[in-house]
Amino acid sequence: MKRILVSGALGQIGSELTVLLRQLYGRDNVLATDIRDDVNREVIESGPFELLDCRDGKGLSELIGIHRIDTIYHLAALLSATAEQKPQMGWDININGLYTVLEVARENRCAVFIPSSIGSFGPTTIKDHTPQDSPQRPSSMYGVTKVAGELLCDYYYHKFGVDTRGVRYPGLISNKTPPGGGTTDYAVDIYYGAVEKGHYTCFLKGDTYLDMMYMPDALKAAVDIMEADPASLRHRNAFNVTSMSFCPEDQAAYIRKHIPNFEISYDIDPVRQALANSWPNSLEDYAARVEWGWAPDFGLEMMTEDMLGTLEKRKGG
Ligand code: NAD
Ligand code: AKB
Repeated sequence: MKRILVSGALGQIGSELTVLLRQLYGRDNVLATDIRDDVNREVIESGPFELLDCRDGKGLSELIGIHRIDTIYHLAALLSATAEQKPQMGWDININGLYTVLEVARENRCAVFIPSSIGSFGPTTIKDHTPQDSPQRPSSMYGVTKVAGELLCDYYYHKFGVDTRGVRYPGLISNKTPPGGGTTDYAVDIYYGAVEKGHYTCFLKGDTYLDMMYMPDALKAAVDIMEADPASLRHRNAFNVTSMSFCPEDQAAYIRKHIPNFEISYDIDPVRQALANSWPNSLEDYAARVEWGWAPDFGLEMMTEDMLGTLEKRKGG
């Protein structure tokens, strides 16, 4: 049975992944950690939790010894919009945090899961069905840290034999924890706007296509890649994974199938629009499908039905 430490466990992915990992591997075998403890009581109370800054190698080493950890899900990071506002902090947390985790993993022979992002691509990358192995010249601090992170993980695998594995997530949509400062956050907020007010003001232009994924598929990817037979992995890190590509107008049209009077208006945020413009419209995920059997369950229609159904039920009390 794996013994897992999750960093950034109270964020959008961690708050759901930690609960799933506890169901799969046992509550006491999954240690949640984060730099804060003021949100997501469910994660804090459903198993062991410790405050930890991922840049604190000594603290991380101690926890790994005490809890006999063999696998780290490293989710602590700043997302694209926040890292663009605070680039120095973005570099520090995303790069020095990852370096610390990899060093501690090397010393303690832990496997590491690290999510990269569509943000690791840039304006010179092919925009449609972006292949697994494509040029990566991102124009944002987030993207720079994601490409450097992918390379660092490859290096730790080849040089030191650290079992690093990861995927390039698209924008993730979930109905539990709000997104943490990204460019794709609109695709979550739009459902809340639709259910609460029948209206949403979008910060990206209506025809901005981006790759997206529903959280249950993202969690499945995180578990399956760490369970995959290592012999079948040719890429190991930064597998493209995808399930749908849409723009705000497409999403609004699907919402109108359930809420006919739903209205969308636009108030463009130039920083996030520039980030979105520099990212692919859609990814190609052949390597993940062939090397470890990746296949998503949700498309835009099914996700919209599930999101709206869940939020309506919650609103009804
Ligand atoms: P999030 O912002 O929701 O959560 C990040 C968590 O990290 C927060 O709980 C925060 O408190 C914590 N944190 C911040 N600094 C820390 C530090 N120094 N030490 C310890 N914890 C710290 O992010 P998320 O959406 O859950 O993303 C997790 C990972 O997945 C990130 O690497 C992100 O780049 C990647 N990713 C996310 C998405 C997405 O759409 N959510 C898409 C692609 C990739
Ligand atoms: C962001 O928008 O920053 C994230 C991502 C796609 O990496 N959701």
